[in-house]
Amino acid sequence: MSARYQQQQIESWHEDGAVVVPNFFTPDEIAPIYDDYARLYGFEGAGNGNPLAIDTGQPAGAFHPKQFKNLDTLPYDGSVEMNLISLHPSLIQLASELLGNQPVQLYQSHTWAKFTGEADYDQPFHCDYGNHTLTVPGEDVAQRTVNFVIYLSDVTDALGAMHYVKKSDSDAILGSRAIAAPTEYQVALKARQHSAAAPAGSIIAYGIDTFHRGTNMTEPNGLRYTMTVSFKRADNANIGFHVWQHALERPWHLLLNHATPTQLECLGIPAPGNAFWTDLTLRQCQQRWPEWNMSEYVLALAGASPDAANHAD
Ligand SMILES: O=C(O)CCC(=O)C(=O)O
Ligand SMILES: [Fe+2]
Repeated sequence: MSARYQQQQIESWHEDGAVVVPNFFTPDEIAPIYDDYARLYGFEGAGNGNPLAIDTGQPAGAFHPKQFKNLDTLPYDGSVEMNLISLHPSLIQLASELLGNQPVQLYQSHTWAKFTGEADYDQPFHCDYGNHTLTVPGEDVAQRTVNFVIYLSDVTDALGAMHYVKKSDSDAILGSRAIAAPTEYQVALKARQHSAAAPAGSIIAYGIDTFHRGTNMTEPNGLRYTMTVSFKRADNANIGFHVWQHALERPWHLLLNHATPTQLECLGIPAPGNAFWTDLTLRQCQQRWPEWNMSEYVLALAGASPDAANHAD
């Protein structure tokens, strides 16, 4: 257990399907990443800074393509800090604890910058499994996901805080194990919604079977900088979103040259000591990424411990 979260919050996630962990990251950890967002996305966006509300005739918002602008995928054209925050050791540890203390993999990491007036961000209640699996959420929690939203700026209700409904409430309204919320139930869900508003540095953790929705931004000239970061158990091929290997042109060195083997394992890179690592694969991989410090992999193959290496000379 990391000091960044409490046992009570683990229990809330299991019981309610979502939990806000205030100030999970420190202001110092967030500051360089906020600067990256400001450089990449600016402060104003495409709107005129005044709230935009679209009358859909629906009781609770709709999905619009404009809600999904200003998204980018790991690895980012930013600082090392920006690239490593999705793989922060305490985030990995929390995801692993929530999924039964098993090894986990990062299967989603994207930025999202929202600006007042650029879209009407109000959405209906939904679960996210639709584009995270070709099946449905597993019955066993370990087969589902942990989905984090990291707040790089303050997220208030006027700045589009996500809203969610606790499991006991969605079960009561929709029936247990419901995974879709028909229009006629949206008002009842809204009546039980909770806001995930929290200061910069906070996170919300939820799951692919949790009913939630984006809400509109109403603060004039407001901005909301967040990162969406999702984990699954490492042995769960039923879940996916990005294919890391596909993005070869992106700045992978920002991760490879700075991440620990445990962090890299969350991207599917075999751990030191894994049978994948042979003299040949180590040599070729080092040639491919000359700045990657592969000493732990080399030592594991040689049967030595990192301690032995530190004292070798
Ligand atoms: O950004 C948010 O607050 C939630 C958005 C959301 O739930 C979605 O687009 O699936
Ligand atoms: Fe969602």
